[in-house]
Amino acid sequence: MWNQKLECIPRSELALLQLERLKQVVERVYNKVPLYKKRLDKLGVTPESIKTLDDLRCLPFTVKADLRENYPFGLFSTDVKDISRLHASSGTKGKPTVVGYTKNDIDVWAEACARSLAAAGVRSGDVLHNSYGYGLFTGGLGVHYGAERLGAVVVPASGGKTQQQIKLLQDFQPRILCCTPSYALNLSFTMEEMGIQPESLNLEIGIFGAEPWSQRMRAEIEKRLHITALDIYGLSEIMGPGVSMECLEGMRKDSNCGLHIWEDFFLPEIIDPESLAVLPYGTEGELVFTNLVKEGIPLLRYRTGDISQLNAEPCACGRTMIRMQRVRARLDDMLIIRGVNLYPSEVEQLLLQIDGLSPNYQLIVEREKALDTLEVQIEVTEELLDRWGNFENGQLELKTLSNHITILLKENLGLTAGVKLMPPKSVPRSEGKAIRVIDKRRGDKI
Ligand code: DLL
Repeated sequence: MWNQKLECIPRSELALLQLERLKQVVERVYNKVPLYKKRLDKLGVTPESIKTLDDLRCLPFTVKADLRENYPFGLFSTDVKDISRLHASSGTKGKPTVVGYTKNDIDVWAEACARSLAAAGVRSGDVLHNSYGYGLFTGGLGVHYGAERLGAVVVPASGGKTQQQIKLLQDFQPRILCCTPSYALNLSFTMEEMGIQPESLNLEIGIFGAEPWSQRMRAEIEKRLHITALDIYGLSEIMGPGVSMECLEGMRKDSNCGLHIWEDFFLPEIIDPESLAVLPYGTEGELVFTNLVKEGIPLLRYRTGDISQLNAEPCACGRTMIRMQRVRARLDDMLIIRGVNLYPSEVEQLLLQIDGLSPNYQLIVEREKALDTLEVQIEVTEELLDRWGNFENGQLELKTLSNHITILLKENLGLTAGVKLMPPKSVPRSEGKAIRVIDKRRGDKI
């Protein structure tokens, strides 16, 4: 463990620390951020009102739109001159959201990431290949600082130039690979195309996150790259990668063990996204975080839009920090097609059960004469193609396979979808976060 004292802190001590920090953060935003002053005044809450951790529930929520409407620095609680780094997430709608970090914030972030990497089994001296994008995205630099803090040998590969990255994997023989799960797949397919066997590399552990991925996808990546794949979670509004992390010990016992949240920094809640009521542990809902130690842009009760649940049971690894279930989906990823609610990850979980299909897929949503349609476009595997010599020769089998998929989707998700089986390499490959849905109803283009 990177910081055993804190990671295994007795929960009663942790609660005292959290309360102390919560009081400080409320005082900070009350005095420095006009939006929070206004909202807290409206609710009749002052910093002195915070007497117990349950008083968290009196605090106002924050949403992504608050950051956009106060673009760029309106929610900062530090003078811009005291900020040492800015990151931003582009998002799909309008203005980006901007976050600022003081030197202390970067220090805390490095600590959270070092803890996360250590939980995944990274050790000082390990060569760590980091393909998260470096730049305004928090993935690259966040993991980089955590890895350096831990004493790893970092290869700052960033995203893109996949063949060149594979050369680096061959030459530097890293034990650890960090990237999005969809990019890990892209790497594995490109390796296959280059005739490179996973055994010729030294990779043992993959630390994957920044987008939802199913357990089937995990199994697929592990099989293709011969590694153990672990889930890292985070979001720029709260910090970046390293808000929570699966631990190797827990994962080996149960692949659904969940991710430890570094609760001395980030205070989690699960709420019902409709009523906004706080839900008990073990109930699925929207994940909400309050920053406990941030100086640049501490947020109160930030609604992540991510669907998860909390689990306070002790973990096999001995850490006392609570676990969140791997994120099942994002609330705003939910597609409503002819009245049926559907998450891309549910489709993924079904598709990856079927032999002959590769994990490269996209969902295309359209509106035809006021009727919504879904088409699942998915590549068949090279092995299947080899059986026929070329794609055209396999038309009969392709028809049977696509009928089978249509029935599976109908039976499990209650939705009639079109299925288009594609030759290998025809679905665009991910260089970072995969684009799984093209929703032409909102103007997306292929
Ligand atoms: O994606 C930070 C990050 C970088 C996390 C590298 C992990 C690894 P944003 O770009 O602000 O930050 O996007 C945050 O991505 O609210 C989730 O919807 C999604 N997300 C992040 N990690 C996971 C994960 C980074 N492990 C948004 N599983 C979050 C599922 C994830 N979704």
